[in-house]
Amino acid sequence: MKFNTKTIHGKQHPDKAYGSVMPPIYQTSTYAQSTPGGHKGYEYSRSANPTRHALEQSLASIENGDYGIAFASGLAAIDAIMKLLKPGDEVVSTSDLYGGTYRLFTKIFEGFGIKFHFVGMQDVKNIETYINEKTKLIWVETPTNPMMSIIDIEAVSIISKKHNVLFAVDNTFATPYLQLPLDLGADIVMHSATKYLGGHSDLVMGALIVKDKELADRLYFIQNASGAISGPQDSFLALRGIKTLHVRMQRHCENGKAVAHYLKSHPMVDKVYWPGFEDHPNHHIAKRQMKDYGAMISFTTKQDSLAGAVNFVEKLQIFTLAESLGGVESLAGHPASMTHGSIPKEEREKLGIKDSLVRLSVGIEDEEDLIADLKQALEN
Ligand code: P1T
Repeated sequence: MKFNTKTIHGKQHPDKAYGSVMPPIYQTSTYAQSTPGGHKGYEYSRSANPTRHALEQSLASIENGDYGIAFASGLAAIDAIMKLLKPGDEVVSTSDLYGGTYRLFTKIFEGFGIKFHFVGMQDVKNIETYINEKTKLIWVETPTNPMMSIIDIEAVSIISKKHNVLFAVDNTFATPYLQLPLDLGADIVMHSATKYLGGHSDLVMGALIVKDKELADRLYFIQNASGAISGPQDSFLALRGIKTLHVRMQRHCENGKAVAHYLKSHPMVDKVYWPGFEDHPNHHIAKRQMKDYGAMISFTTKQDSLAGAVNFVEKLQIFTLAESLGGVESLAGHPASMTHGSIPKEEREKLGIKDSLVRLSVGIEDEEDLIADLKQALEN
């Protein structure tokens, strides 16, 4: 089955009770048993729920994995991966990453004795400098949030296999429409399904997808033991969202390209970060590992000031100033004060996350309206 068909039919079957094409929202905490242990495959909804199961099957299908696990949020999914580790273990992570992931690593798991090395991985050779016998996990975001750096997934997987280290990829920005990390050698794919998978800014959810049964069992055990599951209603919405992922992504990419080129040509704009530009440092890797370049764009203006960025985002009328990304509607964010506020200013600036940086999640509205909105906000 090819990708577009998988988003709709991948590992999906009509519901067993009445043949409903979409799975019912099984809004139940528990399931009747005829005798202790005598049940129809479901005992308690923390452990498993049929609506969530249908979503998890779809997740596994679209990422070319064998097992999907749906969580209460993206961070809950990352939290479960970290619980595979023990005090004394070490993690090598991309230095540019979602601020909440950085906060979870440094403010929670460092306190439990796990050591993190935040490394610029645009040149994957940097990774091996930080690998030793304590290293248990390589954590990669690509494209990174918010600087849109591109990391070579296949090259990292060669390093992870050589050192027998787990390799996880946060595929939130790209989605499986654009890149398939498991096919490129990653062990775990993680999603904030809050974003493109859900696609309509109406839920908060996370997901993990793996191929290996033993790894799936360990992650499932952690989820059941810790409890951060996605509820049936949200699972239904995410499954519905996935069914249009391919058509939404196609339009996101078209609009993203138009907006990126418009910004780049504007005399008041300084730098535009988008992997589709030929002069993006790792454009050649993006071209190889991604099907297209996505609709996440960051930029600075020549004014290069906090006031300029704030003024710009306040003037936008179609783009909404808000946290998050990946919904049908265009959003604008100010990483330094919003999504990456939990990274110390000094660290942020080393990564290029200046106070003047603005991040756009380009939606699927008409391109002309989006460009007119950016123009009036830049020029007024
Ligand atoms: O918000 P949550 O569903 O818990 O997902 C966390 C997360 C993980 N990974 C990436 C790459 C993310 O972008 C996020 C969440 N990001 C935002 C809310 C944001 O606006 O960037």
